[in-house]
Amino acid sequence: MNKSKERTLVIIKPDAVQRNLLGEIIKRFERKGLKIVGLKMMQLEDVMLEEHYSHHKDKAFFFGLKKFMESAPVTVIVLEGLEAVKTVRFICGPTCGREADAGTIRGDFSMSRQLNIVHASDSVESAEKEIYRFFNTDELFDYPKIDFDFLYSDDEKE
Ligand code: 3AN
Repeated sequence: MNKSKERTLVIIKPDAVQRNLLGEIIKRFERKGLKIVGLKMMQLEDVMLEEHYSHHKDKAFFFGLKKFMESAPVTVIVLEGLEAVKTVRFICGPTCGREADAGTIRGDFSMSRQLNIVHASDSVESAEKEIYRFFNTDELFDYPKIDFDFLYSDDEKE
């Protein structure tokens, strides 16, 4: 696979939707140079969340986490680029908003560990699973983008 085509999943959570931050967050990924290859709004429900947060299902906060994630629609986005998984995690910042650096999405907009504005895949393997959890193949787009030549050096484009 072309290494500039690594993909990752972002969920813009209900707190961000309620706080009118959708445009602000999407803008940050776009201006960085990440390519949007999938984007939609959806209402999350128990089954999907139990799968998505299965690593937290025995934690005390799990019920509250599900309730929060179902409290309003979310926006799911698939972003593409060189080392997209790692780059997007940097832009989001660490899990707890209070501990995140200014300049990151969570550092700039969140005071919470749970209401932390965004989810981003934590590895290439989980990105692959998460993308197909939320998107059908016909909802993902492979298209040339005119800024590509000015985002990467020749060796990075291979
Ligand atoms: P990240 O989303 O940064 O990869 P995870 O996978 O540890 O972090 O946590 C998934 C989600 O679960 C977080 N985004 C947050 O909303 C919630 N969460 C994690 N830890 C806690 C906690 N101690 N209390 C409440 N919610 C939490």
